[in-house]
Amino acid sequence: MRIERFRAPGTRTALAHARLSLGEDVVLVQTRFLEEGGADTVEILAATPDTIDDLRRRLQEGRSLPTTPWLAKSRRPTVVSIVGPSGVGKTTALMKMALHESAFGRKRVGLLTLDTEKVAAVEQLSAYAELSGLPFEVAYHADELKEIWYRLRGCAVVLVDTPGRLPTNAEGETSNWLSTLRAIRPDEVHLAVPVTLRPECVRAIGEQWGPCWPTHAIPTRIDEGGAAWEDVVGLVHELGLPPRWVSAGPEVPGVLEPAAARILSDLGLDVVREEVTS
Ligand SMILES: Nc1nc2c(ncn2[C@@H]2O[C@H](COP(=O)(O)OP(=O)(O)OP(=O)(O)O)[C@@H](O)[C@H]2O)c(=O)[nH]1
Ligand SMILES: [Mg+2]
Repeated sequence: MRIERFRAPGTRTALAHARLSLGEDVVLVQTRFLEEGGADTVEILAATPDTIDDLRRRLQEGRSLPTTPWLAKSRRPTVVSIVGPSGVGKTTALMKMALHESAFGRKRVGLLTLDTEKVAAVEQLSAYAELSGLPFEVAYHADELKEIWYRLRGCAVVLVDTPGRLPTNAEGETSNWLSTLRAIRPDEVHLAVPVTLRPECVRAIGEQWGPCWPTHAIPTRIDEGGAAWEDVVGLVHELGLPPRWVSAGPEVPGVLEPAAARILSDLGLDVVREEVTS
């Protein structure tokens, strides 16, 4: 699997470099015109055809909610958590998931936050919950979970918000919120990352949040800084995680796009049939 960026003074030269490195049948994913040191530069994002096939497979894997054996046994709600650095749009994306019918159909959604340290974090989600009429719980510690699950027993889906704090400290010790998240055993963990970040930063975030065992990427801020759908492709590649949704914009409910269909059609590939989880 190979996807690389090439820069040159002109498209022809950039493409020649891409062909040399990735083969004659290289696929062009993105072309950008930049100004570097006062000179016009063309940047292309190119991939081998097998990379595109692999990407399509990963995107499609992100379409359906998994049912784990213990989930079927315990009959507890499906639990989806969002993790990621501070201010990337976790709470915003979480509320979009809660309110968009295309996310969980008409299933009863409950909210649970582990973000208890930042001033007003609990109030932020609690205000959204009250406005939307959704059950809302706060977990300060894993010990409280039994009672919380009891209170959320009417929900088919529980969305778990987390703080924008590193999951482990410099010594590699697990933070309190990560211990609670692990005790929750979420069915899915979506790692929120802005599409506007440089690939190196995206990779570093993927490594730092690895201890949360993310299952999906949720690209955010696609409405900012001239970001494009091709940037979602780059982000998915750097993280190696399938995205089910892309969060576009600060408004709640705002825009929550199904990622796979949009990315595939932008790449000129078959559009995955739109489906509503119900
Ligand atoms: N332009 C834009 N702004 C966004 C987007 N998502 C969130 N925001 C804004 O960014 C700010 C932070 O969003 P939050 O959803 O609170 O981010 P968070 O990751 O939960 O932040 P912490 O809980 O502090 O770690 C808010 O002002 C949001 O309105 C987005 O996709 N685009
Ligand atoms: Mg938040």
